[in-house]
This record gives sequence, C-alpha cells and structure tokens, in this order.
Amino acid sequence: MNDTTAPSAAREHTVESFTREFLREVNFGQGVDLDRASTNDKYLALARTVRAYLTTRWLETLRTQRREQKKAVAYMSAEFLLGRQLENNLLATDLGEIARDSLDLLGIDLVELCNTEIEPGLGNGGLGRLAACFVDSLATENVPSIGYGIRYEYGIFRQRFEDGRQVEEPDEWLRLGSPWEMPHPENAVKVGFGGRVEAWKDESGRAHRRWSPDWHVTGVPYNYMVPGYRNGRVNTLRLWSARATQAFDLAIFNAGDYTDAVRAQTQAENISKVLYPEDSTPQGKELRLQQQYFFVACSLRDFVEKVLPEDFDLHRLPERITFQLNDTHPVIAVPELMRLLIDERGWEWADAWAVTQKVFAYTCHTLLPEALEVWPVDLLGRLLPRHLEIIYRINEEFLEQVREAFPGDMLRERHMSIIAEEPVRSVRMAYLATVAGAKVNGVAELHSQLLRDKVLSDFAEMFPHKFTNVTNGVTPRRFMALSNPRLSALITEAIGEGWVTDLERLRELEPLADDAEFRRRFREVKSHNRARFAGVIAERDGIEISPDAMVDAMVKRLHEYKRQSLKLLHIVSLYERITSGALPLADVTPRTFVFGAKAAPGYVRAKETIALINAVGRTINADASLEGRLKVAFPANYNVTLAETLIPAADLSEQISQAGKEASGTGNMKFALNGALTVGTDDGANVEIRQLVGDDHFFLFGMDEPAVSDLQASGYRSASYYEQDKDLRAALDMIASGAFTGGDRGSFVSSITASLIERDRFMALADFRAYVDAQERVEAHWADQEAWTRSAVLNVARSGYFSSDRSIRDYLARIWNA
Ligand code: B1N
Repeated sequence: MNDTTAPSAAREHTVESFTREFLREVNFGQGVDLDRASTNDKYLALARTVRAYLTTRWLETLRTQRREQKKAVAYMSAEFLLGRQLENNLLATDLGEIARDSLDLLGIDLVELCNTEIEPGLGNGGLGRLAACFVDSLATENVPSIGYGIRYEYGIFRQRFEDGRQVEEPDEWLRLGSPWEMPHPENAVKVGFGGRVEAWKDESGRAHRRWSPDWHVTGVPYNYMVPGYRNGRVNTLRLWSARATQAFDLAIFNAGDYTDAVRAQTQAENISKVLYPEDSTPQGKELRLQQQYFFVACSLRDFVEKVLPEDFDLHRLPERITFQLNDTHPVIAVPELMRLLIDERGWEWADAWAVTQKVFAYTCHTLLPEALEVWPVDLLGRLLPRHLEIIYRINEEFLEQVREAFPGDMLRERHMSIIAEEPVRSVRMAYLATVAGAKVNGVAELHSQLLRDKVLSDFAEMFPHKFTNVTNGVTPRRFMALSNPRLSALITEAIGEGWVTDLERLRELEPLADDAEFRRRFREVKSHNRARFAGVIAERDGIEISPDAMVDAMVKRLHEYKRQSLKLLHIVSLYERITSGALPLADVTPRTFVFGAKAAPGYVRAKETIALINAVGRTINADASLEGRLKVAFPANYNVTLAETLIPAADLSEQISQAGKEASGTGNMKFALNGALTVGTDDGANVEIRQLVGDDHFFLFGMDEPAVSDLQASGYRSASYYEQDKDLRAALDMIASGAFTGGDRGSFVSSITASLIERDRFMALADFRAYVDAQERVEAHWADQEAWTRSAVLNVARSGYFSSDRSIRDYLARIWNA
C-alpha cells in the first residue's frame, strides 16, 4: 500500500519490517527470547504486530472524523459475536502473505498461531453475529460509526456433552490475554442506580426533578479496532467493563466494614461479568436490566462528552448521530437521553423530546410474543426511578395522541399503552422504542410485513412513515474470503477481483453454471472443504464422517420454533424405514446430518432435544447394517470458528422454522453464498433467498404464514397427523419405544414424543409429510451431480444481495440519512 499521508509511525508492508516488529513484540512485549517463546507468546506477539499496523490507520480515521464532523452512526447492541480477530485483521490489512512469509523464515506456523486465538463469543446467535457483520460493513462502506456494547468477562458458555446431555462451562475467553483491546480507565464513566427522585425549584421558581442514585458503578471503555476491507478506514468498537467506584468502596470501608466493601465491589463488577445465554427468550432478570442501563448510560455520556466537540450544541444532535438500537436491549437509552437533557442540562420537556425522537431508530428482531421484552414497573422503578417517571410521561403524552387519533377507542388505548397492566404492570420496551424512534425496521421483507400487519399494527396505522424494512446480510469477508479461500480463488479467477466488496458481481458467475469444467472445479472445492471439515471434527470431537457423503447441516440455537425436532423426525423416519425393510439400503443417499446448537441452560425442552439428537446419533452411527450411509454429527460448542469450516463444506442448508416465526435468519444466507442448496419453509429471509435463486434451486416445503394462522385459528390437532401418517407414527413410536435410549422409555423420550403428539406448538407434525417429500426431491436432485452443481453455482451467483454491505447501504438510505 503506498500512502503519502501516513505519519512517521507507519509501518512498512514488507517482510523485513514485519519481522522486525514481530521480534520486537516477542522480546519487549512478551519479555521472552524467540527460542523460549510459547505458542501463546508468539500468538500475542503476532496479534500485537498486526494491531500496530491497524493502529496507524485507526488514528488517521479518528483524526479525519474529528476534522470533518460528519453525521455518524452509533450501533448500540448488548451483543457483538465477533469471532476470531487475527485472521480477519490480516485479511483486512492485506498482511496475510507478509505475515506467513515472515513467520516461515522464523520457522513458525502461521495457521497454528491463528488457531490459538480464543474467539470472543460476546453474543448468543444471529442477533450478536449480525452486529459483528454490521460493524465490518460500516467500516468497509466507509461510514463514520462506532459500536457500543458490553465487554463481558464471560461470553456465551462453552458446551460439552456428557452422556449426550449438554453441560455448560464458563467461557474464559480472556484467559490467555486479549491483545485486541485497549482499555482507557482515564475515560471511565460513572453510572447511578437506585435511590430517589426529588423535586426542587430554581431561583426563577421553575420546578425540576433530580435523581439521587444510592449506588454507582464505573464503566471503563475498552476500544477494539474494526478495519474496513483494505480501504484505510478503521472504526471503533467500544465495549464497557464495570468496576466499583472509588467512592462506593470507601464509604462502606470507612464505615468499618471491610467485607461489605469487598462485597459491594463484587456487586458492581458483576454487571459485566457474564452474557445472558438466552436467545429470543428474555428472562426479566434484574442484573440484565442493570447491564442494559449500564452500557447505554456509558455510551450516551461518552458520545455526548467525548466524541462530540466540547462546545457542541445538543439541539443539533440529530445532525450528528443516529443511535441504532439493536432490538429492545438498549431502549432504556431513550429515557436516559431525556434525563440528560432535562435534569442535567435544564431543557424543557418538549425540546428534549423533539431531539430524542430524531436520534433513535429501532430494529426489531423477533415475532415471538414471549421474546418481546417487558420490565416490571416495580423492578424498573426500584433500579431507575427517574427513568420510570419519564417513561410514564412519554406514555401519557402518547396516549393523548392516540385518543386524538382514535376518539372513544378505549380498547386501542389499552392495547397501545407502553405500560401493560397484565399479568404484572410492566413497561413494553418495543412499544417505547416504536414511539420514540424515528424509524422502526424489521430484518427481512416478510418479518417487516408481519410487524406492520400484526405485532405492531396499531402503531403502523398511526405512524405509517416510521415503518420500513432492511433485510439482514452477512459479511463476505469472514464468510467467504476468509472461510472459503478455495471458492474465493475460483471466483476471482472467473470474474476478477472486486467482488468481496461488491457482492452483486457474483451474478457474473451465472453463465458458468452451464460450463462443465467450471462445475467440475466447483465440486472439487466442495469436496476439499468437506474433507477439511471432516478433519476438523475428527480432531476436535473425535467424530468420523465420510468426506464424500452429502453434508446436510442444521446449525442454529436450539429452539422449538426452529424445529430441530422436525429434522430429527426425518432422520428417524429414514432409519425406521431402512430397518423395517421398507427402504432398501441401496436407495439411501449417503448423508451426514450435521447439527450444531446450544440450548439456553434453563430451557428444559431444548436440552431434552439435544439429548435425543445425540441418542439417535449414537444408535445410527453404531449400526453397522447401515454400512456408514447415514451419519449424525453433532460437534459440541458450535461457534463462529466452527461455522467457518462447516458452512463452506455444506451441501444442504436446513432452514425449517415454522412460517412466521424466524424473523430473518442469517445462517441461511451464509450457506447459500457458499453453494449449499436450501430446504426451507417460506419464512424470514428464506423467502427472499428463494425469490433470488429461483424455485428450481431451492427446496420449498410446508405451510406458509397464512396457512399457519388459519390452521391455528381453526384449531390445530397434532394427534390427527400422528394417527393418519403411518411413517410419522412409526418414527414417533420408534423414539417412544426407547429404541435410541437403550430401551428407556422414560424421561426426555416420553416428554418429547408426548408433547409433539399432544400439543406440537410449532406444528412440526403438520409439516412432516411435506418435509419428507422435499427431502425426496433433494435426493433426486443430488443423484444428478451435474444438475446439483449447476444449482449450487446459481445459489452463489444469485445471493450477492445478502452482503451486509447492502444492508448497511439500505440503512443509510432508509434510516440514517432519511
Ligand atoms: O436475530 C437475527 C435473526 O436473523 C433471527 O431470525 C432472530 O431470531 C434473531 C434476546 C434475541 N431475535 N431476537 C434475538 C437474542 C438475544 C436475546 O437476549 C433476543 N435474536 C434474534 C438477526 O436479525
């Protein structure tokens, strides 16, 4: 890279210079001689070397931002599921080859060092990974922006299986040191909790409110650099870590109680201790609300006091920032900004509200009613009394507006109130966000439509201009260039460079779907990736699979609505038909069913389902009569790192949620971009994937959302499907008989089968037949490898829309510049 403006501290992009920097880090950073350095020493030294290269660009970016004072975006998210940093940063800075050559000369294996890194798992699943893709794309699209979140000391738990059952272990991701973060304790921010609100009057007699918290916590910012792809921009991700405040300690300490002072310290530091492991089902725990307010209060203060110039007039805040709220988790920022403006700066309510309504925008990520976050009024009032007052006032004025718009419609008022009365008085955070936000978006076309028509229909009627859609996307840097180097090389050879930042260019591959030589090479890549994946899970989990069998992957959080149980019924049914002689072994397509899924630790049914998948897997994998044709591979602890080897290897992508339940899905996009075909329902972003890749290259099955609604309304009786479909009955009976549990018919076996037959909340039984038929279409298509490869190539060629770069451009056009 030639650069005339780089300051003198800039490092040269040469092997010699890189080697010098690396050795300096080994000696002076780690304090060891190279010949005594451990793998971890070398990893840390390498990470710091790369970090130094990034830092030059980061400082430049910050300087430019301060000079230009352009409108920026603050992406506020309780989760950033980043994945490993080293390889990504080598890719973004184009230092990969230099690093490899440099380490080669020193006799060090770059790949081994990359594999030393423990991924920062600061998220649960799709929502957290989306935030990570978005910061990558914000930098690559050259958008002035900052990510704000929490530096959890423990990320998503590590999953192990003990006798097939999930066991959780703490994720000690900071154990070996964390070379990517830069703490700034001097920029710490103090945050209050609890206490009382008092009225007071100024000299002019004007009434004010003042919050006196009774305890405080300090937020220490940790900066992470987020490089754009080879464009010189390096943005900031700022994660907050909780510390006890000095005053807090001393007060108790001086009162003579040393143990209490220590306990207080622990209480404060607990706030950023651990990520809540619930995906889509918030538990309403007080500590979680503390986490939310903690990071949001730190971030607003930081932006207003540190990022903006000192004399900045906050009336002009909307010219400088949009706070994008990633789901409702940061929504407490709304009353916090109101409080800052009114209580701390003496603004009038109306002025504060006018600004607040312009700077927030809200992204909703769900449709499940149980996933819509609510906070009981007594809890919120105890922790954040002033915020509760402000929420009440926002609600009063809002309901006044509702009454004006719909006179006499009392029912509507009750429905739309930010305060729910039942079952306990609570604040509906999604409603607060919708009322306060300038824009509200869903994350796929169908999802946004359902938000408008169902979940938030009253609001859409009142504020039609607020509602919009931005379909999710995924970063092609991590999920193609980095994770699938062979496919990337093949694509570049075919259509040239540039597609990594202009993913619609993949369209240029379309004609090659008809080129037999290209298809052969495409298959070669898949086959290589399958072998690579097989090697990884053999080493990591001791699982043996054939590298030639179809890789059929279902990886996502374990949730009933996602219907891992439907996949399981298909597998059991195949097995039952083989063992009963109905299906000749010769007709069975060799397949590896790959599962990856963590269950929330308190989600009993999800954990039982994991145990059942493992039980079925153990039986099938051990049954010699199958001659290895079917395998179930369930590697433990599915995470971003494992996704990076699985997704490029996959042939079939399972996206089988009940229609109308999966807001978008993003795994579905990663698989399509890597040439897997989808078997899926008409749900979330599957709808758009199918429209783009075409019906002939996508296996659609099952009820669509209106059909689900109709069946629900007319009274769904799952037992009738059990009674009428003999294959389904045989599969369920086989499970219930204890065939997979050494004859044990009790515990999870009976509870899972009974709940499917008797209730089946997500209508797996109703979709079973359609699903099995779709799988037969899959097998027929697979049997013609030329036709299959053609479809796979077309999936890649037509999925460029799902780049998160496009999502970011849509956010810019529809929300941030709107
Ligand atoms: O967000 C993803 C979507 O692609 C998925 O369809 C959606 O299920 C996921 C509370 C959530 N929605 N809600 C959550 C996560 C953690 C938590 O504590 C809710 N995750 C989603 C990206 O749009």
